[in-house]
Amino acid sequence: MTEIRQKAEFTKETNLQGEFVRQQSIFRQGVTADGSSDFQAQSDRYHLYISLACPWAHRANIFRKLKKLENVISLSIVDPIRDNQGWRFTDNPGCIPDFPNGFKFLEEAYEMTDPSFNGRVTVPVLWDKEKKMIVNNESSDIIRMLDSSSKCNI
Ligand SMILES: N[C@@H](CCC(=O)N[C@@H](CS)C(=O)NCC(=O)O)C(=O)O
Repeated sequence: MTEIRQKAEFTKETNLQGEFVRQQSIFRQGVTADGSSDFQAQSDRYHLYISLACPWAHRANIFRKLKKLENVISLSIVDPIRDNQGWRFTDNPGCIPDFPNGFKFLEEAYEMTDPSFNGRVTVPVLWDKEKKMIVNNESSDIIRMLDSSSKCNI
């Protein structure tokens, strides 16, 4: 029988056994009510970038709705088709362009936050419109922040 060997798509995230080992999310800061982090909780200060094609982004979107934060945290939805240029903003049906920054690609948000970032550009992303930087790109952190939003007065 012919053995089929395929080159892994994400070589930086493939271990010696050929298993996918997901990269760590590197932006892990938090929004706090008392301003103890650099990110004080404030209405209309934060923006959520999601893709409807991503289950991790979906949970952030679900929490934004469940916690009734639609008028408090603005939203962009990238085009669900991600080619080798990465997540992109379009005005195709179901997408919401990047009104805060006018980015064409989500990569620009990562670049603006850390020009040396060389990992995979992923959704969801929580963005600070005031400091113009990513607060957090880890969905489990983001949903915890949204869940505690009433404690944060946002
Ligand atoms: N640990 C991240 C994982 C997020 C993630 O992997 N998102 C995928 C979509 S489901 C992504 O954006 N992938 C972009 C890519 O592979 O280039 C989280 O839970 O927030």
